[in-house]
Amino acid sequence: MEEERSYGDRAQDKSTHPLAAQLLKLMEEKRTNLCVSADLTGCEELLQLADSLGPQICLLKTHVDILQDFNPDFAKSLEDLALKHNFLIFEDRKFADIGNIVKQQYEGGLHHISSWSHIVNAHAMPGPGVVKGLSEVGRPLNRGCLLIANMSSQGSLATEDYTQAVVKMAEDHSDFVFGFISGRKVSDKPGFLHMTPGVKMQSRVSGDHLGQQYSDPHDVIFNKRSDIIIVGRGILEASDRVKAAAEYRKAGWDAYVKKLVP
Ligand code: S5P
Repeated sequence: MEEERSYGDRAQDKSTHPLAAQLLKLMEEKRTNLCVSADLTGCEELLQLADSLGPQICLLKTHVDILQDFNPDFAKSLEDLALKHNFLIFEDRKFADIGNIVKQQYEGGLHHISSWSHIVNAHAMPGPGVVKGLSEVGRPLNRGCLLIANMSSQGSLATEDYTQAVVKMAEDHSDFVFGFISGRKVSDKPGFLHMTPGVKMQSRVSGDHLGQQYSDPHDVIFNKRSDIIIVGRGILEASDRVKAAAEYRKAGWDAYVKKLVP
């Protein structure tokens, strides 16, 4: 197995996308590889969550289309909290249309995602046009994109060949794409970041009744060699969310430190 490089070291690599470098650097500084998946339906509750968990996370992931009261002030407040606590915002929009449409979905509509979200993601299924369309909007704003290499849900149609084609698409567009949503490390390029959803601490909880499948932080970071754990209900459904986030943060960070030992 090749030697694992630290987040800080990978941030320095010349081939690393500037946004990936910023993220790797803040992960090293804050000692966290935890992304909280803020899957809430009210703006106020989401902002409170961002403020209380901000010190512990490197990334806050949103699904703004499930918010009942989204408004432009909410986006501004979230940006302020990202600056205050030094985390990045990732709108989990999973774009999946032709370039001409994703461009408009990214820039316009009700949510103006490109104006406030540092990171978005996309399915590679439509072919390179989806990345080109998003990139026309995102690159001038210094944004970045992740491609979905495979999914955590049971029965996902992503085959190994599909995943390899996604890696190739990412390499071909590395001025905008800087990593993957993936259950495991799929590329050895140090500039590419891997983020893994479907993470829960209690190993007895293996999934939900709609096909979600879970692994624990150690398995994801140490065994599967991913970089960032994405945790939703494991934190959101805890009676004390701050305490739960601290536990996930420690588990994710300990697994990373263990991985660094040659
Ligand atoms: O394959 C995936 C990709 C994503 S981005 N599986 C996922 O579950 N996700 C997202 O991660 C999903 O949209 C949700 O926001 C989060 C998982 O939530 P949890 O409550 O199951 O931790």
